[in-house]
Amino acid sequence: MNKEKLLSRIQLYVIADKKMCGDQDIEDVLSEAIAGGAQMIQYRDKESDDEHFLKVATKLKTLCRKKEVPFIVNDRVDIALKVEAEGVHLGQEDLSIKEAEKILGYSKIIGKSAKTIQQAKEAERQGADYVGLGPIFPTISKQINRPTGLKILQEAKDSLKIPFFAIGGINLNNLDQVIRAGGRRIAVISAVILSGDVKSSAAKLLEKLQSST
Ligand code: TZP
Ligand code: MG
Repeated sequence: MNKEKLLSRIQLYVIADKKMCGDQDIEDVLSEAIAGGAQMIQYRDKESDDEHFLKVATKLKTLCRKKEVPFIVNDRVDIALKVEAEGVHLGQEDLSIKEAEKILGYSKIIGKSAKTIQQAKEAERQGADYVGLGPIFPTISKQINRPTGLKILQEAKDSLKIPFFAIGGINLNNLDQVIRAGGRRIAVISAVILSGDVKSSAAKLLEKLQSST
């Protein structure tokens, strides 16, 4: 399946952040998340050395391959290449989309974070396959200045051709607001990872997203 078609089907993107996983085994957590309905997985690790990052990414890629769920690596294009991930997710300060394309090839997924509609449009222009848009709400998973609020979702709906994932503080209690504002795809960390019941929270989020479309 080509990447556009693959991405068009994804509504629940779960980010396994190393720090937020704490003592939990990341592989177990993601297994549960996938069992619940996570449709794409990202490994995000801002603290480990290369060796550990590669080791975990290799394990998670194997798990995702078995479950036929696309696996995306945050920041590290070199590791995405090594583990044959489906793609990489880049922040505003990371490598450019062009450089990532050169390294990974054009068939791989390249995602980009955007805090404003201008950044999102620029990412699309540069060839991003999707954007993560936010933080929509305050979040405990990342240091942020201030949330974007919900309005950016309607703007994105009106002006982007590529898929956008609402991110930042999204959970079962505010998902209705996100959907009403124009979001049909979300990326989450804490609402799944820290929920206490990973499988069931993923399932509930996905059900809400799917019943809205
Ligand atoms: N980028 C913008 S907000 C955010 C990232 C990585 C954190 C999302 O985590 P949570 O726990 O779903 O708010
Ligand atoms: Mg980054």
